[in-house]
Amino acid sequence: MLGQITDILARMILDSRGRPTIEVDCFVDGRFSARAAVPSGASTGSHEAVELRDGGPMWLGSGVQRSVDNVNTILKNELIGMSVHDQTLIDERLITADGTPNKSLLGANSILGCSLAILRASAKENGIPLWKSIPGEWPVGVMPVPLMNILNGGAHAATNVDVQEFMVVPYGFSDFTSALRAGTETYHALKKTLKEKGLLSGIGDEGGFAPSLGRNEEGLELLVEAIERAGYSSSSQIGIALDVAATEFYDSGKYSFDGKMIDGSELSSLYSSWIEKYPIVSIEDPFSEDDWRSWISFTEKGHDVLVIGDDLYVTNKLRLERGIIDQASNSILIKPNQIGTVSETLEVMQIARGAGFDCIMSHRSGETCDSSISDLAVGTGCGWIKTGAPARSDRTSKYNQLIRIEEQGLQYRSRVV
Ligand code: 2PG
Ligand code: MG
Repeated sequence: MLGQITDILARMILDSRGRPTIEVDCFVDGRFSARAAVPSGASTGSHEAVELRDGGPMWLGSGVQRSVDNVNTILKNELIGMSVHDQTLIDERLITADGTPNKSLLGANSILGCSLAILRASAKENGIPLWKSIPGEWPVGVMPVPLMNILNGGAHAATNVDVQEFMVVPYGFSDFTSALRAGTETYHALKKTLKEKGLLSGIGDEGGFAPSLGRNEEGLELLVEAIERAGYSSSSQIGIALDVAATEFYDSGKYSFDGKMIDGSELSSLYSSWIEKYPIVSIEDPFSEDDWRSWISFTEKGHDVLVIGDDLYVTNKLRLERGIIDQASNSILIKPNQIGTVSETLEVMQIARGAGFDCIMSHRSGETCDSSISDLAVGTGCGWIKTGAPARSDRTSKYNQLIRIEEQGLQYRSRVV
C-alpha cells in the first residue's frame, strides 16, 4: 500500500508574535515528508478547543514542550502504519486518543499539527495541489474574496480602539490578483493619510496600522478615505468588513465602547447607523460569545450584510447548530485550530453550507508561514478568506499562495453581498 505513515516528528517553532507554537512533519513510505504549523489566537473564544501550553517560567509560560512530546510519543504511535489518504479515520483516531470533549488532554495544537500535516502528505502522495485534495464534496474551486485587515485595534494593538479589525474587501474585480492589488494600494494610501494626520504610530498583530483614534467610527472614515485616495470606488469595488470582537469588552451585560457602558441594543443601533452610512459588507462578532439574545435580534433586522460568528461558534458543530436554529447570524468564521482537526472543520463547513450560511476561512492573530488556509478556502469553494494585512510574511504567505493557485486558471468569486 502506498501512502503509509512511517514517522511523525513534531518540534517547537516561533510564531509571528514571538511565542512558541508547534510544527509537525509527516513522513510517508520513508520516501518524503509534508509539514504543517499551527497558529494561535489572542482574542480567543472561551468555547474553543484547548491549546496546550506548558506554564512555568520558560517562554513566559507559553512553551509547547508538552504538546511536542504528546505528538512525538502518543500520537505518533497511533498514526504510524495508517494511510495518509484516510483523513476521516485519522482524525477519529486523534480525537479518541485525546478522549476529552475539548482536546484538553493532548492539546488541540498537537492534534491539528498532525491532522494538517497528513492532509498535506495525502496531496503530495497523489501528486496534486492541496486545494484539489480537500476531502468531501464541494462546489467548484473559486478564488476567495479577501478580507484585508488594514487597521488593527482591540486585543491586537496597544491603543484605545475597541473594534479589533477594520478590513477592506476588494470584491469588484475580475480576478484575485487585481483585487489583491487594489487592497494593497489602499493599505498604502491609508499609511499616507495616517502619516499626514500624525497618526502613524506602529502596526498591530496582523500587520495593519494601529493608531489611537477619537472614537471607533473614525476607523470607518479613514478606510473610506483610503479606498478613494487609492483611486477605487467604495460603492462598487471595495467594501468594508469589521471584526468587533465584542467578547473582549463585554462584562455583566454591558459593553464598554467608545468610553461608555452600553447594552446590546444600543450597540445594535450603532451598527445599524454605520451600515446606513458606510459600505459595510460584513460584521463579525458584533456581540459577546454568549449574548445570544443580542445576536438574534440584530440578525432579525435583516441588514444586507454578513453577520459572522467567530467567538460565538468557535468552529464547533454544536454551537453552530444552535445558531442555525436560533438564527443568531447568517455566516460563520472558520478557524481549524478552534476545533482541532481537518475533518471536524470540514464537517462544520458542510453544516453551515446546508443552512445557507457563508463560510469565511480565517487565519489567527498569531501565525506562521503555513498557508494551508489558502488551499482550504479555494478547495471548499467558500468564496471568502480573512488573513490580515497585505504585509508581513506571516500574512503575505497566504496571499502569495493564492497568487500561485490563481495561475491554475481559477475564477475570482467577484461579488457584492
Ligand atoms: C479573530 C482572529 C483573527 P484571534 O478574532 O477573528 O483575526 O483573532 O486569532 O486573536 O482570535
Ligand atoms: Mg474574530
